[in-house]
Amino acid sequence: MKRDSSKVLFDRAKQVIPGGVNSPVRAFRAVGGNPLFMSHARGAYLFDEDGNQFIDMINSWGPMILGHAHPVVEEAVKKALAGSPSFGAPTRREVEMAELICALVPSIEQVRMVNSGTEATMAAIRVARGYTGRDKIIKMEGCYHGHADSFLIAAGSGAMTFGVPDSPGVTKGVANDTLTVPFNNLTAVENTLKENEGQVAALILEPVVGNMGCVVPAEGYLQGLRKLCTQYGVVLIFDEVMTGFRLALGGAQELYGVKPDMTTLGKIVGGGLPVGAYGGKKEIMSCVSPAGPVYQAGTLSGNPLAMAAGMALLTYLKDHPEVYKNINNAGSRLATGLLAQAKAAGVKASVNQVGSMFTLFFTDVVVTDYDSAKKSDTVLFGKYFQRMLEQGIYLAPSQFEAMFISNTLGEKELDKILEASELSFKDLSN
Ligand code: KE4
Repeated sequence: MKRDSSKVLFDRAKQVIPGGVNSPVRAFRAVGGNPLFMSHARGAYLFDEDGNQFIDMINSWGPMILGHAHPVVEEAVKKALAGSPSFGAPTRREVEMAELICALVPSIEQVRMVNSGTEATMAAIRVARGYTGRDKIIKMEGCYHGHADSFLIAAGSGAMTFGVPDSPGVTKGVANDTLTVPFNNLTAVENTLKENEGQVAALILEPVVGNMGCVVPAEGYLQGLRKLCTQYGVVLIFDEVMTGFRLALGGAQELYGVKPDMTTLGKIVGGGLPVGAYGGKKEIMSCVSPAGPVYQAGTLSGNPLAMAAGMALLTYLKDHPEVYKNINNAGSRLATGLLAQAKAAGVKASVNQVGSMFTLFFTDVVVTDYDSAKKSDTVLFGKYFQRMLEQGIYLAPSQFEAMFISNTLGEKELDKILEASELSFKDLSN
């Protein structure tokens, strides 16, 4: 039986799903054209419903760090599935997963599993508010922490892509409790803390930003935030949903040697299944119900299937440190190569890279925060995206995302990406 093409599927999808997608950034609105509907994936490759093959540079927005359908994860999930995917009762796997996360992430003494990055960040700020008795939070312009109301103020990722960094539907009351400051600006943070002394419960940020595109913390910035949060009694929350287990086994906090009070996790922690987690100092986490009064719950939190996938992936990463060397080398090779190609073609570009996270910005301005990221030529990015797609390279469909490299990018794939990119830049400059 002939299967519907991506085009037909998208027409059908738009009848029954808002915008035809279950997450906005997938809709290709920022890059033009219709989204491709994927049928399956394996290793470094995606296969769409029309039989086309693509080298995957999204990897489910981060989780597929070992590539698609890795046997270690697949075997673990099959085994767990045989025992029923969920009971809603405590299980051995949850204990083992919590012990593993506490062992790997420097700042985490206790952790609670949830079902998405949004749930993790939403819960983390509630706990910080319950622990401090304060109402306000500080977030950075352009950082994205999921779609909870408190974060849809000057938000990055899809919100930035579609020009709705302050979403309708977020009440003034909620918005008033979210203070925003530019990333990489310690003075702005100190002034905001002074002006709101005794009212700020938490400061939350992506320690290396992925959701404005990749933006790197300036020398001493994270250390400065640590000092200010300690001085003002503010809970410092590193949102490591993207950087966790990607930049290092212990995340950005291991890489930069800065210990937050709480950490949020997602993506890689679930091995491709819906998992999020939040954790931190025992003193703070002991406020969480039923140990303490701050309520947070979830029907499928810590379910056996998701724990099996996450445990298998994290254990593999722990036992194979060479994965980080491989993906970091791939990140450097691509970041340097793409930038050189852009310059050779006379295309204005700059690049930010930390290990396997990088973004090529279509501006010659060095991108250090939201305002400089917004200087990028998103129309030109869209044209580049489409040319790469035509040549079988599937990039994130937004200038304001990082590349997500998997360990299955070998010489062949890297050469193909660079070759396709060189052609794309040449077309852009004609
Ligand atoms: P989820 O609720 O989408 O699992 O996680 C939200 C989240 C929280 N914190 C950070 C740092 C994140 O990057 C995310 C989600 N990332 C986006 C991609 N930049 C998810 C992709 C999408 O929205 O479809």
